[in-house]
Amino acid sequence: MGPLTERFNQRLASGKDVVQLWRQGDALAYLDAHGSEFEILVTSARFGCSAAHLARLPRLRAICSFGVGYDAIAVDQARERGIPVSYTPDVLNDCVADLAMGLMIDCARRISAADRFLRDGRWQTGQYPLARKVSGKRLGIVGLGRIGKDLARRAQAFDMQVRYHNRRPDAGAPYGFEPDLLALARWADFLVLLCPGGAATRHLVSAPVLDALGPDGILINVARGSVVDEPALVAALLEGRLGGAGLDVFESEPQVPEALLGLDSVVLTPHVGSATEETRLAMEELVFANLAAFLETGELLTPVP
Ligand code: 8YV
Repeated sequence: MGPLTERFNQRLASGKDVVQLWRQGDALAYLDAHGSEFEILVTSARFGCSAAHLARLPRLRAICSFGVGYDAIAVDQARERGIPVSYTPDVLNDCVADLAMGLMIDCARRISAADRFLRDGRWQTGQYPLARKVSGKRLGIVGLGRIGKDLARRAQAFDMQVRYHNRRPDAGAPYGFEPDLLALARWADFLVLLCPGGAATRHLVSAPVLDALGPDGILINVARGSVVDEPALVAALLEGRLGGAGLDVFESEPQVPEALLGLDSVVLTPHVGSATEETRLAMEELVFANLAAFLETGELLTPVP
């Protein structure tokens, strides 16, 4: 569906009867003419598979995706047609949790801003302003799934108090459940988003939640840009109603709101939560393991729930 790493592209292309859709010009026009030739679609969390693509693949038997989020894949339509979809859960948990922790520390301690201060030669003439502590603070997690639990464990080593908001309480989780997101935001020093994207969570975090988090609060988003009302976030940061934000995801990637680029209260990364050599290789292996299993047995190894 789209280019992944060079290694992945080559490994996939070395199989027989593989077509790289992104090299065929307009994908929908190409599928109008050739869609009935394809039985398996390999895609990613980023490239997804829309209902329009799916409608042009009448003989499709499986979709194998690289990534844990599947909000860009028309999973409901696939299910209606009995087409199983695989994804790559678990193998990226630690790296996404690491990045969330890193963004928390960077935002509070202002590491990136301090680095700019030093490189700009400002240390010679001034003192860098005091930052904020991370250890011992309150962490609110929105979406205590597998990645959320890895983050909570890391936060415990920082002596942080952890509470979470989910649609339902997780009976096995040793952290306080908060059914009201506003109350969690009011309580938290850091609010970290780790919920899935898609219609159910669209703009879950809008102006009231940002105001509840407040001028000393820090928002971290390593989930999906769609979870946050981005113009409301930009306004809250510009007006100092929100203390800071660490953002790895945006509403219209790769577009990033211009107004954020000049703010030292934000740390911005280009959707790199899973982007380490080790994790991307593990994700790649899991895509190929799903493909191999499907070709051999007709079953996927890690189908989406
Ligand atoms: C993407 C991600 O897979 O897994 C996810 O849901 O957002 C990322 O890890 C990666 O950007 C490739 O699309």
